[in-house]
Amino acid sequence: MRRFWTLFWVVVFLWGLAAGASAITITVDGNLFVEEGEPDWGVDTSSFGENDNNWDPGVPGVFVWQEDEVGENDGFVDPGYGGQNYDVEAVLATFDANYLYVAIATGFPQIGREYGSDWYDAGDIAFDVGADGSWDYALVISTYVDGNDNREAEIDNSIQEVELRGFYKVFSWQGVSVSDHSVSNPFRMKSGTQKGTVDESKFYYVADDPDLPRYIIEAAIPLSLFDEPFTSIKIHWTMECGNDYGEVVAHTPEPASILLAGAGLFAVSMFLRRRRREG
Ligand SMILES: [Ca+2]
Ligand SMILES: [Ca+2]
Ligand SMILES: [Ca+2]
Ligand SMILES: [Ca+2]
Repeated sequence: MRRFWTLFWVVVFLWGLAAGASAITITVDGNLFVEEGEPDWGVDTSSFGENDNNWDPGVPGVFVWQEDEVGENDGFVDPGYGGQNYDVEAVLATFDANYLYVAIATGFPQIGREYGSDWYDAGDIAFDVGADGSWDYALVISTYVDGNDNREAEIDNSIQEVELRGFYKVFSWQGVSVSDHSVSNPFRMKSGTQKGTVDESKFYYVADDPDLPRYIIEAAIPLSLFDEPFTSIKIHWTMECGNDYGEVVAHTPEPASILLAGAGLFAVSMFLRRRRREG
């Protein structure tokens, strides 16, 4: 019987390990460093230049998209132009038991950018639950419209003020303003209903480098704000002109945990079978 309990606790331990395996601990503080006594994404940007930096910490369970490059001379950032000012450099995502964590690196500021007689605004972080091609939720990370902090949208069938850090189920989206850049859609929520608000301590959109236009957007979104549980989600961000965009698919750690639990149950059943044979 002692051997059974030993095996039992090994299975429980493996289960616990699997549940937490893919989650590094994130500190939502507007940077991606690992500082003393403070875990984080593990990306130290202090030595980063303007382009070609490695944003991937190489940690299992941290999903990374990166395209930190600006084309020679013409400032091409794909699909549009504009150089570092419009570069979307990286999108990182990971989970723990309660939150979806997202980090975005970009040359584009929260207030937006004035360009000639135009003004381009920062987009919402868009979420496609199931990564099935339908964009379902928006996290509002900028309430600026043409440089003024007075954004409104159709919420629950009436025109209302949009809340910074508001998390919305989206009914319809606004596309990017440059029609050639439709690959960068969606841009911002046009109509929807509010599911909740990300806490002030769980959201940052801050300058990361004194010498560069580079901003870090970091947020922790409670999984309880989503209507339905999910195993995969696509995360997307762009700006009004859609010069550049970033997109990553993240998977919850559950499948690994189920797999390991299954392996554990198999081991227990083999053990019991052997005991029966011996007894
Ligand atoms: Ca951080
Ligand atoms: Ca860059
Ligand atoms: Ca880019
Ligand atoms: Ca979807």
